[in-house]
Amino acid sequence: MRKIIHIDMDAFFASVEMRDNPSLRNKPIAVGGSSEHRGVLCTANYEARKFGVKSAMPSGLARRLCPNLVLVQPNFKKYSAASKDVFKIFQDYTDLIEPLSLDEGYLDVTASSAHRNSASLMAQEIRLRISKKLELTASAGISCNKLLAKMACDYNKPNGQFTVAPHEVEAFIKRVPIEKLWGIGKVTANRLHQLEIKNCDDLQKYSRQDLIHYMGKFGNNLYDYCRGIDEREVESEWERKSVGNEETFREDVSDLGEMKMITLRLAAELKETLEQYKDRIIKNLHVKIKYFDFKQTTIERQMNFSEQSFMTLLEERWNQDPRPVRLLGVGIKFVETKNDPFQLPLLTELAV
Ligand code: TTP
Ligand code: MG
Repeated sequence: MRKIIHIDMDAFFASVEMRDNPSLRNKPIAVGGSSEHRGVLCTANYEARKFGVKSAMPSGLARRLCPNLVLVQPNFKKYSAASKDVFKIFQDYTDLIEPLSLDEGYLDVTASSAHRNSASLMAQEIRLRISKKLELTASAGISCNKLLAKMACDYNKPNGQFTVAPHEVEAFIKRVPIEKLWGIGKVTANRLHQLEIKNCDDLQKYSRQDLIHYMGKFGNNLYDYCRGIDEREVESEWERKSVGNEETFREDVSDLGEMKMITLRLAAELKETLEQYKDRIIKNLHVKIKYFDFKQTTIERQMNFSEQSFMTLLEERWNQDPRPVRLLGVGIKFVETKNDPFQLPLLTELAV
């Protein structure tokens, strides 16, 4: 059984603007709406939403609904930077992170040891760290698959979280209106409404064959989704840039022979870890030395991966500065093969 957290920042662009300009707080604000963005809003804060102002709304209409609305020009660089900070926090819990947009992503924490593997407590801590460090709020949904985690995330939004435990799935999913189910757009929702299908409980009355007959291929997935079943994996777009292995000693080490033996062991362990990355190409090797006074130095070089290579690097660097050492590390960097997701065009730039 998987443990999935879905996190979505609250009123993301608007929250970043309010954080950086306190005079905007407690006012209804919206981001976007200038002619250069075809006069459409990217988002609005929750104050403005009380008036019906929302994403993708033309600014003229928004002003009519909310005459005091403050319009802020978007600053995508800022949102991208904030997004990076948010995803950096996620990385402390798992490598299996699937970004859905700048402000939203799935985390597969099945194998995370934090909080004794309690995904709910991890989500709580992630949200706390986001609010303390970045002064932004996030909401989270926690469950055993992507479908349920994403729906759960909307339950206590903004600034809240909701968990659907495995024994609660059956009762939870029955009450979900079909238009909230993943993959169901307006057109499909209307078609289903015409058949008097309002929620997943209604949908569950149809056989797999019926649903495939009515909906085509998607009917097959729908049969599972309306039962809360979703086998989709969290597809990480993150690519490891490097792998390392290091050790801090109980007592400082000053003997080169001893350090070489330690390096040999660290390198052998690293080699084992690298078994999982057989499809990647190693760019270079490095050795890190931290001295007793916490001064640190790294030597990095393109060379073949072998335990001997690391010992050579160690010897070379330590001979230049032979002082007591408190930490030794070995590591490699990979040749990058994937794009950094943050370098891709912003989804929002495309949407506006
Ligand atoms: P959302 O997560 O959909 O919205 P939100 O974060 O503003 O509000 P909440 O999650 O609390 O409901 O989108 C994230 C950001 O993406 C949003 O702040 C602005 C941008 N965006 C657009 O530019 N155009 C759009 O049509 C949408 C939906 C979002
Ligand atoms: Mg959001």
